[in-house]
Amino acid sequence: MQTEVAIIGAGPAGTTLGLMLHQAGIDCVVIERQSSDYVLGRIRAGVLEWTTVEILDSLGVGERMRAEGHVHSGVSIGWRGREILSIELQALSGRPMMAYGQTEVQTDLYRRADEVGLTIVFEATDVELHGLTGDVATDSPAVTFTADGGQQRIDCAAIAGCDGYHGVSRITIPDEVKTEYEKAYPFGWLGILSETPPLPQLMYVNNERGFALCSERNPMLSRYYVQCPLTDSVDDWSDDRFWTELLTRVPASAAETIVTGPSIEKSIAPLRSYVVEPMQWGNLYLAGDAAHIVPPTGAKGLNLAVADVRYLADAFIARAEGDQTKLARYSTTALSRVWNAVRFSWWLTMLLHRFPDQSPFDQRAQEQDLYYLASSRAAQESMAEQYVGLPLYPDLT
Ligand code: FAS
Ligand code: PHB
Repeated sequence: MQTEVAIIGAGPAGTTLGLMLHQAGIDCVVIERQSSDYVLGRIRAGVLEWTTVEILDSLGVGERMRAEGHVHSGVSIGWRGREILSIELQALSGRPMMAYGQTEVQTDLYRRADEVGLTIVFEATDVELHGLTGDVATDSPAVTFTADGGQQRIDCAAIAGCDGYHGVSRITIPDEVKTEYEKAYPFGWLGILSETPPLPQLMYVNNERGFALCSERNPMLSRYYVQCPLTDSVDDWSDDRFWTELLTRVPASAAETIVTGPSIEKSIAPLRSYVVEPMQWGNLYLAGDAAHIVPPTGAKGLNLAVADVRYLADAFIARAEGDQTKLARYSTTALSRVWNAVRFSWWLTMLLHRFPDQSPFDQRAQEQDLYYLASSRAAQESMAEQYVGLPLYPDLT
């Protein structure tokens, strides 16, 4: 088989890239290790930047999101035990955000892929990348894999590595070419789903017992998180223990309105920041979690994946029109937005969590950071514009 771009991974990054290239008439094939049901079974992100909303709209994927998603003009921060700080995203930045789960986004992406005839090969095993030398002029990229009981090979002009942190693409780039930046956080997020009505607005909580987050998936499906030690397991947390802890951490005025109920999903996710540079090597281009990981605090993971592939698709489109410069600069362009989101997610994580080794100085500085955010419109504008997503192509004139 021959194609222009072989895309490894059919998560949000790979599927969105496939739809963008298909829309632009650029031949591509998506190769996914798991079944579509397995991918759709993952419980992950919950918040879409407005930039992501507009990109999904442009791909014909926005109808159900617009009908079932919840547009929020602000988020809240619970702090100092009982106080609630409202960050008016729309008023401060001019744009809102959309609460719409990644599972729903992925469902809509797969439905659109079927509608337009995008080729996604599911349950492809033993995926290997070939013909990559790091030189776009001499590369002869190819992907081999086993699917439908037989070995298959796709020769292509470029490979997009959208296969997540544990994929095969990033590790194909030689260690001497890569610079990796990493920070592990000394706690995890215990998350549950419950078939209960959510709070009217997302609420992040800084509490002396630890971080908490009140989010949603739809009017009768809530998503809640509490910070927990990395040594904890889901078995350590009965529903009763979870709800008692959450209602203790959330300001009382909000806790009174939280509707509890049995959990239908419970999991613990570790928090980590990671970036690899560069995000390209010859005709291999990395996008999404294959290139970077952010703590979910800033709700950036999914949104960064979509922004990466917008840049990459624009670069492939430019190359098809004879302009190689965007593709040559893809990594530089993407990393600028990546590092802003990585820094923002790190900042919000440091602001809202309790660190086991936190010194009295650290604690006092964190309290002052919260007080400054509460008392400064400029600080709130800065948080708001980063939370809803900076422009893809900032006007620097
Ligand atoms: P993905 O990991 O989603 O997709 C990669 C795809 O590649 C997968 O389908 C995988 O099966 C496939 N693949 C891997 N290796 C392969 C191979 N060798 N061959 C073929 N295919 C291969 N983000 C938020 O914004 N908010 C959150 O609350 C949040 N919670 C998260 C919780 C968890 C447990 C995790 C792991 C992530 C969470 N994220 C969250 C981040 C998450 O949403 C990612 O940012 C998002 O899925 C990134 O999308 P992709 O880059 O497409 O990577
Ligand atoms: C979620 O709903 O899962 C969610 C929302 C906001 C975040 C992280 C996760 O910052």
